[in-house]
Amino acid sequence: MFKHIEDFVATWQHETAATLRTLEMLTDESLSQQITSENRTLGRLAWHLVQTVHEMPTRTGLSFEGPREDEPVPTSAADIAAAYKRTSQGLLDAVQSSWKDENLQHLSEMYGEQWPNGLTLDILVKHEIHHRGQMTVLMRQAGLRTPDLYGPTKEQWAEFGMPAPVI
Ligand code: NI
Repeated sequence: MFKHIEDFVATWQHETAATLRTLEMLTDESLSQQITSENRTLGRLAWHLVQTVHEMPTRTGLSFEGPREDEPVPTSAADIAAAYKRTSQGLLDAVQSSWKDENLQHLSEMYGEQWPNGLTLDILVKHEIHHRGQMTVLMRQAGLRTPDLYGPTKEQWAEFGMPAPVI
């Protein structure tokens, strides 16, 4: 739960940069990668992140540009990354221009419950981290490199001339 706008801003800037690094490593071909036909494709997961950045916060009354809920998954990885960049910046601008710290305590109707807005923003961040983790598994399966998120990747350790830690 965020209690101060400045804390959300710092976290959002850090996490959205990491998500953008992830999205920018996708290729158009990789968007159809999935574990089984019952599971979401890599492209659908990526697009779900873009849509949720708009869908979840706008339930609180915040207003900014974002994709329609019924907008289909783009076939271009670059288009998904560009839409994410625009939408995540739109949220940041809306929070900074529309809210003060006290707005984070205000309750909004969220999926049949009452959540403080600062909790909604916190859940939005965690939801994004959750799906980003799923995406990096699919990216490996698609033969792509994965981004550094909270530490170096296998390839980065190799570029440092060091073995990747076993634990
Ligand atoms: Ni989700």
